[in-house]
Amino acid sequence: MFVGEKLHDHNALRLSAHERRYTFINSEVAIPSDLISKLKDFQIAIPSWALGTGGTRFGRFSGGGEPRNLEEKIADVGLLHALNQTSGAISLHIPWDSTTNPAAIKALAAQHGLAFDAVNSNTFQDQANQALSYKFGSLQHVDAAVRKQAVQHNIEVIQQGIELGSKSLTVWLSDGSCFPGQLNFRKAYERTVESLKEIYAALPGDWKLFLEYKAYEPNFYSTTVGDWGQSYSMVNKLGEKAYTLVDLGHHLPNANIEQIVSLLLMEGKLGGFHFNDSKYGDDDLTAGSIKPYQLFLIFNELVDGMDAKGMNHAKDLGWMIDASHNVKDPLEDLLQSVEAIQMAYTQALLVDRAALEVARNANDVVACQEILQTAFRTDVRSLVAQARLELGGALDPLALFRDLGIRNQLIQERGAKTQATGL
Ligand code: AOS
Ligand code: ZN
Ligand code: ZN
Repeated sequence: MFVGEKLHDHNALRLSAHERRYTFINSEVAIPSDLISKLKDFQIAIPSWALGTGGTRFGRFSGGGEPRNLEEKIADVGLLHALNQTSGAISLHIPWDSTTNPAAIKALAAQHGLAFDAVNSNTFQDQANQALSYKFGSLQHVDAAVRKQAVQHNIEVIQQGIELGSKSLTVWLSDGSCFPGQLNFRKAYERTVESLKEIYAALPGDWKLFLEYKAYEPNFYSTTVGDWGQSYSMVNKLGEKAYTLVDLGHHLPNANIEQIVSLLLMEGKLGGFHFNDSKYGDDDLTAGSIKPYQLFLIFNELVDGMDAKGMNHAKDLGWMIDASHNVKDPLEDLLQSVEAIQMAYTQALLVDRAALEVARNANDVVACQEILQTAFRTDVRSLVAQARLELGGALDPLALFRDLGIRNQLIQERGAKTQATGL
């Protein structure tokens, strides 16, 4: 794919309109002097499993040209990164993305300017040659042999991650129960913590363990790591390298996610994110497509809390997408998600925090709302585009993706009936 050659023409055509918008926002809004450099530092990892079309139990409709192997998944993320210069990492899922030649895979990723973000373990499915089943759980299982198998899998994932240069393990457990009485909650919790301790012991000194929580699905009565409190209590028992990971789609409807984020961050136990959006459950829709104000409010807490702790916005938390799109081109969807996340971050950087503090202390509720919504209602697209331009990306990545006919080229190259490995 020849993004580089066309990118120059694409930007040249759009430059004067962009400059007009960029000059306008700078004349209208007080832009912090370090805003563009913060945006340029901010990279968002792409999940390998989002590169293929998703599906539901009712069916799956592929758009064609999906990556058929890990090399092609890396090429797809490389393509996104060439367009937006903001997707410089890939998050792998093992065993879907297992490799017998990590050195070659690492070299290929480096050619595309990509690093390896968190590696994800999978004990929610049975694999073809697996000895024992995870039907009734993995790290919580009543049978010690199943727990041992699941622990061993996680340790293998860490080992594969080490070879690729990854620095974190994300654990999401589907463990739970479907009916009242099926599970002794206390014992399931204790067994899970014991298993996690064994995994934690295999973690290199400079690694982090992220423990995801999820309210329901595939278990529909209880999930053993079902909410942030359960994850938080577990990671506290593990040690300083263990953190809670917030997947935006894993809460019960109307949960105040920004408050959860704020408290986890304050307690030093927020590890990172799986960004997506949802209307009903774990819908894994494009970030910012349903509740952009919520995404902004989350970033508002992040900027406030990270600044209070002197944290580096770009490096001190794990920024990942976890999406699955049933009807969109997966690459277009990911470009949209990355941009939505950047916009929420930019808007949060524009909040007048000094004025907000004064308004809060005066109990001026109206002013507080006005201050937040003034930032949220600012059209920050030219700021995000400027950061992209300075990094060498496209002013309009989605338009360039379409103008280049990238999906058609991928279909020509890979075929119309390909299916990415994964879910
Ligand atoms: C599942 O709901 C979680 O979001 C996990 O992060 C999972 O590993 C990922 O979605 C791939 O299925
Ligand atoms: Zn997730
Ligand atoms: Zn999920």
